[in-house]
Amino acid sequence: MKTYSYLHIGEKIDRDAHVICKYRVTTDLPMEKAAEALAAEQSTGTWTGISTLDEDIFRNYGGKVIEIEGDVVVIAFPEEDFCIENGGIPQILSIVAGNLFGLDALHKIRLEDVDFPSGILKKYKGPKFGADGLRKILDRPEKPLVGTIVKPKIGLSPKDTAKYVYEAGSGGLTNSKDDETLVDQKFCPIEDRTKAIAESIDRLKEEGHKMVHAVNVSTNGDKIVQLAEDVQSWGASQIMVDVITCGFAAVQVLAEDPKIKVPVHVHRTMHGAFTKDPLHGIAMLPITKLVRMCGGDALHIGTLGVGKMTGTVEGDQDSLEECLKKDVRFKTMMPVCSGGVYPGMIATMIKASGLNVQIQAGGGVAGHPGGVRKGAMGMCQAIDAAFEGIDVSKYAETHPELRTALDKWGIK
Ligand code: CAP
Ligand code: MG
Repeated sequence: MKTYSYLHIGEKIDRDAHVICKYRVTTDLPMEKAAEALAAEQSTGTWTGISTLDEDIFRNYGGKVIEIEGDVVVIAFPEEDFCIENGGIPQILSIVAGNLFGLDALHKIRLEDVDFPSGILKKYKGPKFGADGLRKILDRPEKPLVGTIVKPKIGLSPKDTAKYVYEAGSGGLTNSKDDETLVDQKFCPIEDRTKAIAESIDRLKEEGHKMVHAVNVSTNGDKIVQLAEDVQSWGASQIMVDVITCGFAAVQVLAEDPKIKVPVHVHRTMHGAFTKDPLHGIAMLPITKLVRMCGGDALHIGTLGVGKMTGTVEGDQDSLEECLKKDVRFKTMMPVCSGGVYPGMIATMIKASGLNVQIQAGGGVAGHPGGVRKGAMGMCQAIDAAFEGIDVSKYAETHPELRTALDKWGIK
């Protein structure tokens, strides 16, 4: 039986005719052998030679190991291996992030990066609004967007949720959002909540303050478009989707729906199951690229190493840069820094992130001794201090809400 080699190290290939994947591999096998097993498993091979694989099939559809450097392996999968109209992101993931994670011979394996050829990228539309569109809606051209997550995550009534949003907006915040676990529970029906929040947003607008609130429409695939259109008709100014639990296709169908005229905020809850281990799973960078292709307008990317969630400055910066990269056919996507954020860490975060970010705090607002409005003011004052390049302690001398927050949580 003929056997085929998946090794094409140093060979010239047309990168724009392949999906190029970068993997970090932990194995006892010689790296070339491990790389071949990976390329075979994800394309035309399996654990033994097969009589049904001929030269043509192998040449046209076989994955190619094109680089091996230390524990990093780069594999090029022919574009013909993929089908976008029927298949889409689910089929893409089955190749670039499928069975390979279960191969016993590969102790650990992590998809670090993926690059798509123009033939695939042109089949995606990207964000409808993007970072610039969000800034336009909020009339916030330069300063970081600053927001909150309504806390507690669950339990508040629609009326109390709307009050929270009004207080947060009165304190100067530009954004608020439902928490990732809140959708349509009995204690807070989504219709009543959306309508009550819309009243708060309208009241703030009358008082001269622009704000959007992301209503969480994460639900089953057969319902998500209708639910999103419903919340929009009830006055929602933004919608939110948990992309990992709902699937990338959920983001895509909402972003591409011409009837949906509000930005899509993308939460990544559950991502830690496969992004946390630096040697096994999928890095946030491929996730960020897929969400931008699918049309997310804003995506959680971490706090660049200062917040409560696991994340490295480098890893989070890679995702942040990918959100804002200009030489991509899609609009830029607003990077969202959230998770254990409080005013005393804003300056450090902005040093690493730059100003084109959306910074969110739940506990950092609702936990302020002065309540939600003063908590919001403390966050805005910290952002203003960083924006104007003034030391946060100095700025707090004339801004009591910030002073209180620094006294409570300190400076990081
Ligand atoms: C933050 C948060 C967000 C996390 C998600 C939470 O609240 O609402 O879901 O930021 O993590 O539930 O923890 P706090 P990530 O501000 O009170 O921490 O942004 O890393 O995806
Ligand atoms: Mg949350």
